[in-house]
Amino acid sequence: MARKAPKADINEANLVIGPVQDHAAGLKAVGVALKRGVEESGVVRTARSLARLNHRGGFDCPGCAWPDPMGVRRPAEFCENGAKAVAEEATLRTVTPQFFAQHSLADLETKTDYWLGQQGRLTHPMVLRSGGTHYEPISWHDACELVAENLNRISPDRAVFYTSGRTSNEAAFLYQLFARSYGTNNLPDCSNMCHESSGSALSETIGIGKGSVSLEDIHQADLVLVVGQNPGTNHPRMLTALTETKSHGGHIVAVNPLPEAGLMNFSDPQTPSGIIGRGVKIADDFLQIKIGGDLALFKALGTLILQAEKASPGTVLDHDFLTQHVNGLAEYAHDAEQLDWDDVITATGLKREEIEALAARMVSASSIIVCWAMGLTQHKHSVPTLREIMNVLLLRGMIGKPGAGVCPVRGHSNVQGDRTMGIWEQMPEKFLAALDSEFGISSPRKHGLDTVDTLRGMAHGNVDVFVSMGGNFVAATPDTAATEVGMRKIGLTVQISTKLNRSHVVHGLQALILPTLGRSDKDDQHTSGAQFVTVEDSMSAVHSSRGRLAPVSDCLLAEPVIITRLAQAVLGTDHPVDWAAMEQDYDLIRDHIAAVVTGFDDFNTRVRDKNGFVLPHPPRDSRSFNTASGKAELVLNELSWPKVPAGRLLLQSLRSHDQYNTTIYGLDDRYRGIKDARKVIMINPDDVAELGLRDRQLVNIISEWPDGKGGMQERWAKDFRIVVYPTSRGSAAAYYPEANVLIPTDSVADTSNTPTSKSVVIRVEAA
Ligand SMILES: Nc1nc2c(c(=O)[nH]1)N[C@H]1C(S)=C(S)[C@@H](COP(=O)(O)OP(=O)(O)OC[C@H]3O[C@@H](n4cnc5c(=O)[nH]c(N)nc54)[C@H](O)[C@@H]3O)O[C@H]1N2
Ligand SMILES: Nc1nc2c(c(=O)[nH]1)N[C@H]1C(S)=C(S)[C@@H](COP(=O)(O)OP(=O)(O)OC[C@H]3O[C@@H](n4cnc5c(=O)[nH]c(N)nc54)[C@H](O)[C@@H]3O)O[C@H]1N2
Ligand SMILES: [Mo]
Repeated sequence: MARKAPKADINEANLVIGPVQDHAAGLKAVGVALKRGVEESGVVRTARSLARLNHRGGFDCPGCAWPDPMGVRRPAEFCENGAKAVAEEATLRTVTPQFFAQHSLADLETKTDYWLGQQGRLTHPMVLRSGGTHYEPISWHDACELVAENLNRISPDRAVFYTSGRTSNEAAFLYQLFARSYGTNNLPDCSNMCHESSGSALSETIGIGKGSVSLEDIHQADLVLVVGQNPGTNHPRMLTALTETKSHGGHIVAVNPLPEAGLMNFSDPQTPSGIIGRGVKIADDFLQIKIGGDLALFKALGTLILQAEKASPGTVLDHDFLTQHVNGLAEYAHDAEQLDWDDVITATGLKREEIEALAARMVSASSIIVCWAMGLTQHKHSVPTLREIMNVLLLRGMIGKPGAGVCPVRGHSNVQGDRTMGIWEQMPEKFLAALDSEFGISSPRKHGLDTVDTLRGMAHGNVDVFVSMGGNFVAATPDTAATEVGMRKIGLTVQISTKLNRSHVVHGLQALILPTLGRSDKDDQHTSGAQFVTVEDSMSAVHSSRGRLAPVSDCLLAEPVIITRLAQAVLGTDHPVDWAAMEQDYDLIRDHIAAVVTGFDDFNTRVRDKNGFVLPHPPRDSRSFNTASGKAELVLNELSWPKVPAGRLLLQSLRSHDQYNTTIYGLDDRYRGIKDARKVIMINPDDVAELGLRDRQLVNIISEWPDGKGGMQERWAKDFRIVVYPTSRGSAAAYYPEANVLIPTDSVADTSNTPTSKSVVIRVEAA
C-alpha cells in the first residue's frame, strides 16, 4: 500500500524564494531520495529497488545515461535524482479503471503534469471512443485490433511512431522493425529535441555521432570542460567522476550562464569528507557566458591555439595527427586570422583575459575532454558550435588517446541505444539492407518525419495515427498551443506508458492508453522464463537490465510484448517476421540484432558478461574516421550568435532539480532556492532594473518571432513571477515544459532540426 496520498496540484501563489546554493549533494540528497521512495512505495519496496539499482544482475537506472563503473561498485551506486526516478516508477499508487470512471477528460485536462504523474501507475488498457467523455477499459486483444483497423485503412506515411529514450534495445529494435514492416520511416524520437545536434556535428567531423571517452578517460584527463550542462541535477553521478579527475590533479572549467550548484562544489555522500565537510570544489574556473556565445568562444580558443603555435612552432599543434588524420588545416588557419574580437566579446559577454587564460590551459594540457548537454544542442547555431569544439580538439590531437575526447552527455537512459537499434527517420542504407535481408521484408527508403516535421504534419492534418512508445509528446515538444490543436486532429493516438501524463489528456479523436512494465518491474510472463533487456549508456557500453519488483497489476505487458502483439494484429499471421517467437524469448530478438547491427556479434553471450561490452568507436579505437575523405574534418563556421533587440532578453528553458523532463517529482528546485511554484523567470538583477521591473513581480512573458510578412508573431506565457538571479546579463531562464508555449515550431537548429529550447527572444511585461 502507498504510504502517503498524492499532494494537491500546484498553487503558484505558494512560491518561496531562498538563497542560491553553491554546493551540491551530500547527506541531504540521500535523505530526500529515501523520503520520496518511502512515501511512494513503502520501506521494503524502496530498499529492494535501491539495492538493485545499477548493480550487476539488477536494473539500469531509468534516470540518466551516465555510465556505471566497470570495476568495484559502491554499495549505493545511485544518486538522489536516480532514486527519485525509481520512486516515481516503483510507486504503489495506481490509476485504475475506477479512477477513469471518476475523472472525466474535461476534469483531467485542468490538471498539471505534476498532479497527473502523482496519481500512480497505469493498471489497465483504456480506450477513449470518438466523442466519449471518459476513458473506458478495453481488452488487450480489442486494443490491438483497434490499432490494426486504423493503420490498415491509411497510407503508411500518415502514421507516426514516436519513441522516448527509456525504451530498451530489444523493444526499440522490434518497434522500428514493426514501423518499417508496416511501411514507414516516420520514427521521430526525443533525441530529435535533445542530442540530434551532437549527432549531426560529430558524424560530419569524425564520422560517428557518439562520444569518444570512457569513465577512465574522465578520471585521467588533464583538463575537462563542462559546457552547457548542469550535472548536479541532471547527471549527479558525473560529479563523482569529476571528483576523481580532481584527485588525479585534473583541472575543470565550467562554461554556463548560471552558477549551477553542482559545478561549484560537491559533497560525495559516500566519502567521509563528503559527509562532514563542504566537499570538493568542482570547477576551478567558471566562465559565465551569455546564452548562445559558445560558438564565438570556441572560435576564439582555436585562434589563440594557432597563435600559440606560431609563437613556439612545433610545440602546440599535434602535427603528426593533423597530417595523418585531419583535413582542412590551411583553410581553418586562414579563417582564424579573420577573427573579430569585438564580436567575440559581444557574443560571449566574457573578458578577453578569461578566454586567453582558458586557451593557455588548452595549450599546455596533455589531455582534454569537452563535455556538453542541452546548453549547446538547442540553439539555431548548435551544429556549428559543436563542430567548432571538435575543431579545437582536433588541432591538439585530442581524440583516440587516453584522457582525451568528446563527451556529449546523453539524457534518457537508453536514448543512445535506441538510435543504435534503428530509431531514426533517416537510418542509412547499410542498416536498412541488413534489416531487409535478415527478415525478408522491404523497408521503405524515403526518409520519414522527425519530431518537428511531425508537428508540421499534425498542423496540416496529415497524421492519422500517432503511436508513442513512452514519453510525453504533447508536453515535451515546442509551441504547446499549436501542438495541442494538431494532436486533436489525429484519428487515433496510442500511448504506451507507465504513468499518466499530458499526452493522455490531449488526445486524438479516439485514444488508447496501453500500460507497460517499467525498468524496475519483473518481466516473467514468458514460456522461456523471466526475461531481461539491454541498454547502451552515454559511453557506448551495453549491459543487461533485469527488473525485480512485482508489477502493480496483472494487466501490464512488457514493451516487447505489446509491440509483437500490435505487429501481429496489423501485419497478419503470414508475415515473414516470427513475432510470436520473439515475444516469448528475448534472446531471439538479440540474435536478430546481432545479425543486423554493427558491433553486436555474439550479443547474447557478451551481454551476459558482468560488465557487458563496449561498442566499437573507430576514432577512439584506432583513430580512423568514417567520413567521405577518410579523415576527420576541420569545418569552417561563420561566427554567429543570437541577436537580441533592445529591451528584450534571451530565454532558455531548463530543468529544475525536482523533475525528470515533463515528469514533475516535486516543487523544490533546491540548489536554486526556488520552492513550491514553477511559473518563475530568473533574470539578472541589472536587467530587472533596466527593464523597470522588480523582484517577485507578476509578469507575462511574450516571445517574438518573425511572421514572414515584416511583423512579429507573439506567443504568451502569462502570470510568471520574476526571481532576481545571478544569471549572465541578457539571459533569462524558465522551467521546461511551462515555457514550451513560447517556442515557435519553426524555430529550429540548422541541420539537426532541433527546437531552439535554449534561445527564445522574449519581452517581459507587468501582468
Ligand atoms: N534529474 C534529472 N535528470 C535528467 C533529466 C531531468 O529532467 N531530470 N533529463 C535528462 C535528459 S533527457 C537530458 S537531455 C539531460 C539534460 O541535462 P542538462 O543539459 O544539464 O539540462 P538542462 O536543465 O536543460 O540544463 C542546461 C544547462 O545548460 C546551460 N545553458 C543554457 N544555455 C546555454 C548556453 O547558451 N551556453 C552554455 N554554455 N550553457 C547554457 C543552463 O544554464 C543549464 O545549466 O538530463 C537528463 N537527466
Ligand atoms: N522547452 C524545452 N523542451 C524540451 C527540452 C528542454 O530542455 N526545453 N528538452 C528536450 C529533451 S532533451 C527531451 S529528451 C525531451 C523529452 O521528451 P519525452 O521523452 O517525450 O518526455 P518524458 O517527460 O521523458 O516522458 C515521460 C513519460 O514517459 C513515460 N514512461 C516513463 N518510463 C517509461 C517506460 O519505461 N516505458 C514507457 N513506455 N513509458 C515510460 C511516462 O508515462 C512519463 O509520463 O523533451 C525535450 N523538450
Ligand atoms: Mo534529453
